[in-house]
Amino acid sequence: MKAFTSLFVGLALFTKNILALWPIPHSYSYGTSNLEVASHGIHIENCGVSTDILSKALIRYSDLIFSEKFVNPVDYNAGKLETDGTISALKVNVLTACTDLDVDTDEFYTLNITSTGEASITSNTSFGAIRGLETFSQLISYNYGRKIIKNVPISISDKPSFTYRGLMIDTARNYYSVDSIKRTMDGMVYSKLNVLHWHIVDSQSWPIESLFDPQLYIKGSYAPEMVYTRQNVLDVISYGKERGIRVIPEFDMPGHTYIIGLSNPKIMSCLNTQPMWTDHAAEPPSGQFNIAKPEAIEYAQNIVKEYSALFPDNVFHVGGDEVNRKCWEDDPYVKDFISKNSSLSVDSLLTGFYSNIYDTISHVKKTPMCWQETLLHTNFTVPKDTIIQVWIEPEDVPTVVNKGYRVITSPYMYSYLDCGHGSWLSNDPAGNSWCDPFKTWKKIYSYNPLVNITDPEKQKLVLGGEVNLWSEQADETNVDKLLWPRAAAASELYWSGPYMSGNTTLRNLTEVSARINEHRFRLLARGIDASPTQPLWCVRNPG
Ligand code: CP6
Repeated sequence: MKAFTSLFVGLALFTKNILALWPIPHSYSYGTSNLEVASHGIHIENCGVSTDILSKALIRYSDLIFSEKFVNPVDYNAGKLETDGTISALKVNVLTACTDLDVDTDEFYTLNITSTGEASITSNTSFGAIRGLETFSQLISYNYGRKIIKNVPISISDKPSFTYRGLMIDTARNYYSVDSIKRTMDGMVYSKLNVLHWHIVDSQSWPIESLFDPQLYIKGSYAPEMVYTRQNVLDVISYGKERGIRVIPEFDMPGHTYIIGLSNPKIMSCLNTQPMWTDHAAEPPSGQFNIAKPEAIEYAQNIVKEYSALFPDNVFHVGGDEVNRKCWEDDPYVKDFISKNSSLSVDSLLTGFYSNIYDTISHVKKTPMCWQETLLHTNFTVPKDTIIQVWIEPEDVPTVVNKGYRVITSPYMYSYLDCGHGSWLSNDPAGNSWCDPFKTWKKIYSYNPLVNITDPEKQKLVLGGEVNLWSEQADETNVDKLLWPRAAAASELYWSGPYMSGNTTLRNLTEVSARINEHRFRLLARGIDASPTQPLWCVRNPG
């Protein structure tokens, strides 16, 4: 099968006729005949277990297949292709009614199209069928006023290399409309990404409704229209669920919390230190929970309780990044508190804060997730089920798995989509920022999340990875162009894996360039303003 596949890949490259799929399936073979899609579109028939999620997906994809007129740029100058038959139906056979969405969700599917136009998808879950339907939709191209499927017979057997394939948005630095979040989830499902990590709040704003303290968002949002109501949140979550996308919320603490001080100054430390915010925070305005105050801990626990009930996902991200100890060392209340208790220190208070927060997360039966610093830079004993997100160095990934923890990889040099736009904080016209340069799709694609991890048991602890769009200089006006198609580079990395199937050879970047370019045009055709990756000239003059 391996030799068979690579023979076809070789031939395809030679004839510029490779399957235009993104991400590339785990294994596939294809032939040389073409089918014409019936003018009424494809009748998708449910031949297996039915779920609400599947029914909605079948309607979505038959509509998409009917309305889409995607012209693969390779075909701009193609002549009229001969067809050898027609295709008018697709049978979908889902074997179980399971619709749980978590790190164990089965996304495996097979897709077969015969040279006589019989087509079927088989999967274990509705989410596997959604991945298969997406692949099926990508096989359809437009030629001389009709839709065709090239290269039949096609046989695909596909599953993800990593179960967690995430994209992080930051709605605190700048606001994003619910529509733009849904459009982002459209791009995710077109690319087989399956986790929206929602960094909802930060020091700059609190754009989400709260029941336990309404002043939090009344004072903390940028404007009354810039608040996600509980209804908005549920809408985003169900939009994701229907597409096999989990929504993992992040409530970052104890740092990155200045905004809570607008409504609750008494439980905060080092609020907006002037003129030197640099002493107390990674970016202005400074402000962290006052970890010496029981009321601050109780408030933080209330945040966990309220939002862990609102978000159904079993993972709850509690941040923990860029905690600034000097903020507390300089806080008169914290200083006084420590001076009266010789056994205490900033570090022991921080450990106490985390113990209470992680106890609450366990009490509400959630799996905690945090940025790497909580594990690597505090004395707190992080519970073993915690998922650690590495954002600093690629070498931190083996460090975390060697401690026995599960990890999500997002080292900034391969994952931060906001880099390369200069620093908003700098008065230097060059405005260089430490996360420069801009991360090209090839840079993102070239990351190996398993670098320096050889033990297969340790490799299993790498659940997957994520690209991140920090939004100091992004909002819904530039989000599509910043995300796409670079987030799709990560989607192939984490779906198809860093290597060609069955060996450790990296993919041929010429072939990949052509496909990501096609995927970019597909995203454009589907209403996502994805950036160009190359001149059209290259498509007209391949090789
Ligand atoms: N905000 C929060 C940020 C960043 C992080 N956390 C960040 C740090 C460094 C770079 C980009 C973003 N803006 N809450 C780090 C996880 Cl280069």
